[in-house]
Amino acid sequence: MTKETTPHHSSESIDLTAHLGRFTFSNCLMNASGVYCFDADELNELNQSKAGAIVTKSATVEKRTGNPEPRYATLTHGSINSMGLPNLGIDYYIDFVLMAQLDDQAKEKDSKFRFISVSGLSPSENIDILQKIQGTPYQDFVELNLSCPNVIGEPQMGYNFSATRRLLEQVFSFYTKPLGVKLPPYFDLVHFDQMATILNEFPLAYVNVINSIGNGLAIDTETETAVIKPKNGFGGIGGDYVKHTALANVKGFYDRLDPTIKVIGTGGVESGEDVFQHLLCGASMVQIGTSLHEEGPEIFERIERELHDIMASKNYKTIDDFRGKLKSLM
Ligand code: ERO
Repeated sequence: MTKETTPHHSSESIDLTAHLGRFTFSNCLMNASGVYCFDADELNELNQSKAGAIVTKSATVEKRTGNPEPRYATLTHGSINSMGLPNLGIDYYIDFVLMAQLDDQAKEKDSKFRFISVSGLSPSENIDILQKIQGTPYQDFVELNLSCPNVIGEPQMGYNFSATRRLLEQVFSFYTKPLGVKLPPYFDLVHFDQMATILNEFPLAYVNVINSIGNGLAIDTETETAVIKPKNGFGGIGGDYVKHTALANVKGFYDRLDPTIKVIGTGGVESGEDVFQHLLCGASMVQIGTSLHEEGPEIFERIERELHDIMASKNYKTIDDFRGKLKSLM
């Protein structure tokens, strides 16, 4: 029997699944590293949500307490943070993810835990961490964070083009598992060209853009004081403020990277429409930071529904029907 066709796809016929590497995820939505992923409690809460996949907090070799508080503030249209890389150390996250994967396997469930974020305090610490991971049974994505704006005295690696190339040369001389990089935002098309040329020299699985816009300053007028304590108030800006920069970076890299290198879109996602726009720019997965911090893990259900409804109204059946197909005015 043939089904009657209607102008809009019924809910059941819309497929939100997303693909990256050898994985299929129930949807393209993830947390952005740093938000809701510090310890087992937070990671397990994310696992109960509608997020399609989960990434851990960026890890160093040793655990860190991070910068003094207050180190995060909600702003009118986003957030500022100078967390300073508080994390429980790489061993904690490797152990947690491997255990969670075994647990999911025992329940015959597809695991959402496929991403471990790494942010060594120096190139040699990144190499040490990746050598360690190379020697474990963990086979899935590592997200190498080249864009932390908040470690006092440490520059963002992603703004040093030759140092980025040198680090990736070293990494790929021994590392054989799927690796992505998390980059800071770029603001100049020549920088997109130069960074994409470097990234295309390596067998990267993906590029994640953007990290927070480094070193903004938020001020409380009444008290005439910076709103966060570390670095005299300087910190990374996230949320709606950064959406258009994020979209430009997703599209800019999607157009320049070898098609085997996928793009993850991060920045300013508060709604299904924002996700839709990141996907139009070519993102394979979309991460949520500031608004996950504001709303908690229930946000994934709302945003999944909103994305679904936009797709229904436009008669799209899968995200690949429109992904990367942003039009320009002729
Ligand atoms: O301060 C941090 O821990 C932090 N904040 C960000 O906005 N981005 C980061 O990449 C990061 C540390 C890795």
